[in-house]
Amino acid sequence: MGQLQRQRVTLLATLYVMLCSCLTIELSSAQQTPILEIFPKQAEQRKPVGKPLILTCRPNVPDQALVTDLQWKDNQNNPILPKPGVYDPLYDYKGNKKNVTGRNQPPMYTETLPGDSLALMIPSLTSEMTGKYYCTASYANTELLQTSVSIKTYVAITWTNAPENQFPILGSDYTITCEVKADPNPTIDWLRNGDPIRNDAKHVVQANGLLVRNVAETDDGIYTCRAAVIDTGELLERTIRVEVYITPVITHLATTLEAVEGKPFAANCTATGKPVPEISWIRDSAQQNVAEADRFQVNPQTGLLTISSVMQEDYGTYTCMAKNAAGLVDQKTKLNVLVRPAVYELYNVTGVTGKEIAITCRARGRPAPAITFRRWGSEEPFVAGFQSDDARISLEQHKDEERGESSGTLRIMKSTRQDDGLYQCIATNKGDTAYKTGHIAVEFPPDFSHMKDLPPVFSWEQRVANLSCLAMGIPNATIEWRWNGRNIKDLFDTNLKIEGTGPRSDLIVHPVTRQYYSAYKCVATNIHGTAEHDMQLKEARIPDSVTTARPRQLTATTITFEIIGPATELGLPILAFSVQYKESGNPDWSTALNRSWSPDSPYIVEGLRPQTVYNFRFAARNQVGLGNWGVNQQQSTPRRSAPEEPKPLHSPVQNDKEEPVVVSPYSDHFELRWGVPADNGEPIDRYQIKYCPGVKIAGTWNELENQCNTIEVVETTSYQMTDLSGNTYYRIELKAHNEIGYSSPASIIMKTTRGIDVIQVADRPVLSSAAIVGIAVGGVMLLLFIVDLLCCITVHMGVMAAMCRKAKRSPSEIDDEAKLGSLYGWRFPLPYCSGQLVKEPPPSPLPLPPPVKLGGSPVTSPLDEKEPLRTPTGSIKQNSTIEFDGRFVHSRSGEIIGKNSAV
Ligand SMILES: *[C@@H]1O[C@H](CO)[C@@H](O)[C@H](O)[C@H]1NC(C)=O
Ligand SMILES: *[C@@H]1O[C@H](CO)[C@@H](O)[C@H](O)[C@H]1NC(C)=O
Ligand SMILES: *[C@@H]1O[C@H](CO)[C@@H](O)[C@H](O)[C@H]1NC(C)=O
Ligand SMILES: *[C@@H]1O[C@H](CO)[C@@H](O)[C@H](O)[C@H]1NC(C)=O
Ligand SMILES: *[C@@H]1O[C@H](CO)[C@@H](O)[C@H](O)[C@H]1NC(C)=O
Ligand SMILES: *[C@H]1O[C@H](CO)[C@@H](O)[C@H](O)[C@H]1NC(C)=O
Repeated sequence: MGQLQRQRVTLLATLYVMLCSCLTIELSSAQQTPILEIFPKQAEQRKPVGKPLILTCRPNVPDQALVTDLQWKDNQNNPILPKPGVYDPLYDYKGNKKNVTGRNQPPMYTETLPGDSLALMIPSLTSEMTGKYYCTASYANTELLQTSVSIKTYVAITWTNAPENQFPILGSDYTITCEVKADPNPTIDWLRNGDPIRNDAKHVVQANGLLVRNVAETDDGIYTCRAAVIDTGELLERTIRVEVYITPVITHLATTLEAVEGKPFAANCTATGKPVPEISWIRDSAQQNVAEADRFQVNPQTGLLTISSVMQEDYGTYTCMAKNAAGLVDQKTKLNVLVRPAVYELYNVTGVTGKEIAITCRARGRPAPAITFRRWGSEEPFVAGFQSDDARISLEQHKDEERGESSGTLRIMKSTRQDDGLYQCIATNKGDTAYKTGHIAVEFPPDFSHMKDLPPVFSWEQRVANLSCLAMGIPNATIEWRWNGRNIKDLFDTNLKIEGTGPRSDLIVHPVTRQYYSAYKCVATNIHGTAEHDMQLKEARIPDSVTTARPRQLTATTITFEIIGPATELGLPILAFSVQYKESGNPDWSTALNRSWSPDSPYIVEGLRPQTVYNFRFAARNQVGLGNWGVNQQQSTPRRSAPEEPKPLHSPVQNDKEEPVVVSPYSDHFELRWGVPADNGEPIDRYQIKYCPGVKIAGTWNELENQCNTIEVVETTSYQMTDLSGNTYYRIELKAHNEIGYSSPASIIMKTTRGIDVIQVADRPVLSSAAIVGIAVGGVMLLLFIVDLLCCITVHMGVMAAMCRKAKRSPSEIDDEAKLGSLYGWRFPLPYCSGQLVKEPPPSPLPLPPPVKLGGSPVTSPLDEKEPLRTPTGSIKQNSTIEFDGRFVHSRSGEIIGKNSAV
């Protein structure tokens, strides 16, 4: 219907316009023709999409009032309606453009402007709005006015994706993104730091940006992405800062790290990269960043990992991770925690002989320690496997590195009692060594082998006997005693008493009758077995008589015997030998002299009278008592003779094949010392010393006879030779003299040392005032002594004369005196006293025979003594001790028969 109506209206309007135009032609000839004008005036409006646009249509007519129906039609020829409601500005009060579309506004509308213009308002152009827009109006209801404008849109250059900072990664191909939108399409070109970039091997301009191949650090820079649209003359630039990033590289990280338990620890993990990477440490087992763990600290810049105090559980693998915008790398490392070894288990073990014994030692530590054992007292530890010197013993070792634990087992097969002892476990690792000692106890059945060779127990005269039985055995054995097959405990015999039940037990026997001298059995029992040991209680007797007593060496006043005692195999040991002796003319043994010696001493009888026949009888003594006297032996002493050879007390040095030589420690003097020999019946009155320098020519000794010195000394047993030459051999001859003559000479070769006698110079004594006083007193005494001596000799008066008189009392005492004299004489020959004043005429004027030597074997005689008998001046002790060949020998006089021989 609208269509029909509109056609009719149009028809009418056309007619009206034709009518009017006749009128207006008439009028316009007078005025102007009515038209519509659009502002801006260009018939084509070229505008960018998105921009607002206002087109104003203004009637240019003679009479505005005649204009009706002024309106706009869009590019579809549809009338554009005015905006409904109130005016809504395009811009808010701050001047910002308002979100028009958001408020559901019409894309375009009209608005009547002052001056009767009609504006077409387009808040935001879109490309669909391209087309022809008409402005129409009626004039004076007859004339139809119309004018048009073309709207063309274009798209301005916009950066759809062109970040202003871009970070390509070193070594990669990278596109510097610059995505741009424009319609018509823009052309793009690139500049770097102001210089144009051309396509080449390195750079390719692509639709979405600039491809840079194999990015290098030098590709850093300010790039310009430039877009131009020729049609519109638009040109836009975008500056893009390009910084090349480098993926991190871990430059230093040790493959294994070592920390010590309880100590602080630090480890480096350094990395390079751009930007500077951030470093973190991950603990692999827990997948945990250790920066969050207690005791751990990580510096993300330097990569330094620190542990305040390392614990054993920190052991494990760790990953160092370096991360920056360009990427992430990681590397693993192993942290070994060095834990000092500690033995935590070692039990004492107990085994039985013949069985296997194993002792196990367990220790902790990192690295897991090596475990071995050492027998206490042995330096060498056991080696792994079987021991080369004892294949019974093997050592097994086991290590668990993951847990840091080790064990070692020492295995002893077929153990013996000798394996019992302390064993030290030694656990060693890099850090330290730990020790612990355990005990291997080897138990064994009772054993009596140590008592096998014990002698029987002796008793006599009902003395209580102690049978002591000790059983070896682990554990301790208990002991029972048997007698004649019966348990002694059950006998209730008061003469048999048991003390102790084991491992030692003493059977105390009171042998009131003979039957107790018998065998007793000691029975030891422990869990591993039983052992028996027979013990004998024997009745002891006095020793049998001495079988042999032979004179070995005779002098005029002494006899040395060789004594072979009775057999003692099953009896008590001999404690002493005794001798009784008397002159053969005397039939009464009760008046005999006696003497006893400890076994193995020189059996010497002294103080005999020369050329006298004596009877001797011998007996042995043991704990029980003195045995029976043996048969009488007759022995006569030789006549008086010259003394025995004196014995120099020097130990010569024996060089190969040469004569032994005594070396003097001095170059110019030598002190000769000697032992007093037996005097053979006459006191020794002096000694003669002869010493001659000599040389050895072709092995023979040549004395320089004219340089010999001969000296005689009295009352001394030493002599100081002076004014000797250094480094010279001397032959020294020493003879003892008594009234009868000289002894045979004792001879030694002595050599002086060479050179200056430093020692003598250094040791020269300085006389102190005390010494001077002593010498003075000594001089006075000597003077008195000489006067007394003279008195004694001439007028038989004085102290010495009294002493000499005293000696002349009884014949037996004369004998004693002779002995005293001889003993005295060894030290102080007193010719005037014993020799001359006791007028004992020499029994024989015959030539003196040499001392008689009997027996073939080497002789021990008093000549061997290193020192003369120690006899206190004036009296002889009953029991004397002499040093003989370095041993002390006890000699007792007057023990057996009631007469003292000496005083
Ligand atoms: C305008 O509003 C619409 C719809 O609410 C929204 O999608 C658009 O982002 C807004 N634009 C601006 C510039 O606020
Ligand atoms: C870590 O590196 C720094 C610098 O090289 C050095 O001084 C430090 O001793 C290192 N620390 C360790 C634990 O290696
Ligand atoms: C093992 O034996 C030793 C020595 O006999 C002893 O000192 C130590 O206490 C014993 N150890 C144990 C655990 O019994
Ligand atoms: C028996 O002899 C042992 C060892 O010889 C000794 O220890 C013990 O005291 C003696 N017993 C008696 C009662 O004499
Ligand atoms: C075994 O005997 C010994 C010696 O008598 C003693 O010292 C030790 O204590 C005893 N051992 C035991 C376990 O009785
Ligand atoms: C010898 O032994 C007896 C016995 O004991 C003793 O009485 C006597 O004094 C001793 N002396 C002499 C010289 O007989």
